[in-house]
Amino acid sequence: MARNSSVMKSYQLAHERYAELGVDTDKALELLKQIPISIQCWQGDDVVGFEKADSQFGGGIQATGNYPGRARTADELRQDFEMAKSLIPGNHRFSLHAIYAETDGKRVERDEIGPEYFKNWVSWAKAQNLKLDFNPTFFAHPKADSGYTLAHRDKTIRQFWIRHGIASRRIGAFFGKALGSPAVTNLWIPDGSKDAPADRKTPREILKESLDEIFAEKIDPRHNLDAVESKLFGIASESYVVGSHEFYLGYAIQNRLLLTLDAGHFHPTEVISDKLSSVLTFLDEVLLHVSRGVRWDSDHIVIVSDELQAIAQEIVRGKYLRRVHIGLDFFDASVNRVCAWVIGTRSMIKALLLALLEPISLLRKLENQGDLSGRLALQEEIKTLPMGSVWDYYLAEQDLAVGMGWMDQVRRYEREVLSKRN
Ligand code: RNT
Ligand code: ZN
Repeated sequence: MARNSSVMKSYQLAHERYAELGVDTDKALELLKQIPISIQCWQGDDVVGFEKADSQFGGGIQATGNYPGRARTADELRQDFEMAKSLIPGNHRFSLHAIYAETDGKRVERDEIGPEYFKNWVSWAKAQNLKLDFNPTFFAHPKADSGYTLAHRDKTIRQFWIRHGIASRRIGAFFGKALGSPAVTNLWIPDGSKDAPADRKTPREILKESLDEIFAEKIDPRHNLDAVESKLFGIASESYVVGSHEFYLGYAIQNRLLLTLDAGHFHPTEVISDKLSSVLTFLDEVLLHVSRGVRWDSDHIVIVSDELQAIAQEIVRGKYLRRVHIGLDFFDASVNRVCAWVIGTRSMIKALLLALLEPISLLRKLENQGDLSGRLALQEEIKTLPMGSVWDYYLAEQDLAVGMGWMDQVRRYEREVLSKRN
């Protein structure tokens, strides 16, 4: 980077401005560089996977839109993600789902998948300096069509899904061992009912038993960490979801697992930023599914919203960077998917930068003195500080284009690669 470019000059001015408030911008960027974001593979292909299953989607989740260029194969997905990755500052992780197994055209049932079907992903991850996370897929499958999987009243169906859960944890451990960083294997099931059930209790008791079987095998936490994800409702599970927040919070505390907090899985005015300091009083670690619900759990691309900033603030203020695994969960098929990855991930990184640049000791001092007017005044003052100059410098430092230049690269990629897919 040209040392005396305007980017450098703006950065120096910003550095001084922040220093007046007791904030060291160099230190903030040093920290920022070390925060990995787990980027979801499923934004690249609208959560379809490579199974060519008889039953697509389902489970109450659905990508909407038909923007051309969806990745149809593992090679296309990898190529598209490499493009996105080249436009995102920092070193990150990639989160796979079981439906992204590469079986060479062979039909392999979900309860029979193993590390052998994820070998290509691991060699690619090594070459790309990426770590991997994993998710069993309990949807888009004929055995999930009833709306129940691990909480199914039919034991044979339940057992099929239990075997899938066990197999998935072993794949997670394979990733962790091969790449030298524990994979977070996140379990989410769609189980629930459209209309008011007569029995809310039995499915929850069954789910607990199924989970006990899945998590019975001890796996080295240096290779795999287990997370469980709750939900309030989904399409076709509006009245009842077996794996509710209270259910998994209890289960995670009792079994020392990670709890997954998805930003779209609560009542519309309920926010996960406020939950972090509560659940981390009792849990060692959590996984976040940073998402953006618009009126419902719509999984819009993450932007620098008030709630995203609040999430990042809580992570930084609470010194939770090692205890909070930041994962993304959005899937939008109405725009260029490489663009979606870049915008969503950059937004998360920007929110973290804003949080790292917060004059938190000053804010706390005012709060402790009972000076609430001063606290509010400073909170508003912060909003016009030159964060953009620090962000530009961060990009330039990593040889990334400053400003909208990255879009030119995405557009070229669309012209040369994506538009040629039918
Ligand atoms: C669904 C959950 C779940 C999925 C992904 C694809 O509501 O949020 O995390 O979005 O596993
Ligand atoms: Zn999620």
